[in-house]
Amino acid sequence: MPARGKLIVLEGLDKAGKSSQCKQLAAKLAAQGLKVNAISFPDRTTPIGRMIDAYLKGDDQQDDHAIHLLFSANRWEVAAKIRADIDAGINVVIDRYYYSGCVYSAAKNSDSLGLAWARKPDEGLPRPDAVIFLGISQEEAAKRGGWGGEKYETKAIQDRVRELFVQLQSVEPEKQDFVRIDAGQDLEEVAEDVWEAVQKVFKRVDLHGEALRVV
Ligand code: 2DT
Ligand code: MG
Repeated sequence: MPARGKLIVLEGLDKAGKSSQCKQLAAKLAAQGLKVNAISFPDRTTPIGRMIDAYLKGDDQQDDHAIHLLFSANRWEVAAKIRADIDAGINVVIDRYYYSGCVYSAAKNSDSLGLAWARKPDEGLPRPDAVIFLGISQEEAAKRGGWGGEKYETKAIQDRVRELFVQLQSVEPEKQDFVRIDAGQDLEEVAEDVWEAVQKVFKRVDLHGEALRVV
C-alpha cells in the first residue's frame, strides 16, 4: 500500500515569507516525484471566501465572532477534500490554517473571543502532521517594508498576533506540532530549514505508520 499523504502547514505573521516558502516546498516535493496539492487560507474564491475578502479589504463589516466563524467555515468547506487527498497519497501543503484563525481573531481583544473560544469551531478538522512556524523579529519584518492596507495590517494587531502565536504554541496539542524556523535568514536558508523539517515529518509518519489525526 502506498504511503498516505502528509499534511504540512506553514504559519507565521504577515511578511514572514509563508507564501513563497509554500510554493518552494510544493515544488521540491513534486520534484521528488511526490504528489502535492498546495492550498491557502483564506480561500477567497468560494462564496464564503468572497465575504472574507470583502471584510479584509474593508468593503464590508462583520461582528468579530461572525467573521471568525466564516474563516472556520472556509476551512470546513475543504476539509473533506484534504482528507481525501491524504488518503489518496497526495501531500497537502497549506499556507495558514486554524492557528492564524485563532490568533488574528483573539488579537482583537474582545472579552468574549479569547484563544479557547476561537479554537472551538475548528475542532474536528484534519490535524497537520507538523506546523512549520516562520518566526520573524519585529525589526526584520519592519525591514521588509510596509504592510498592505488590509484589515489586520497594523502594528497594534501584528504585535498582539506575535504574542498570541507564542501563547498558542505553549500548550498541547499545538506545542507538539510546531516546528519553529528563523525566517529572518536568507530565503534559501529558510527553504533549507523547511525542507529538513519536512523530511523529518515524512520519516516520523511513515516509520510509525501514523494515521492522520483530528484537531
Ligand atoms: P493572507 O494575507 O495570508 O491572505 O491572510 N486570517 C487568516 C484570519 O483572521 N483568520 C483565519 O482563519 C485565516 C486563515 C490573517 C489574510 C488575513 O486573514 C487573517 C491575515
Ligand atoms: Mg497578508
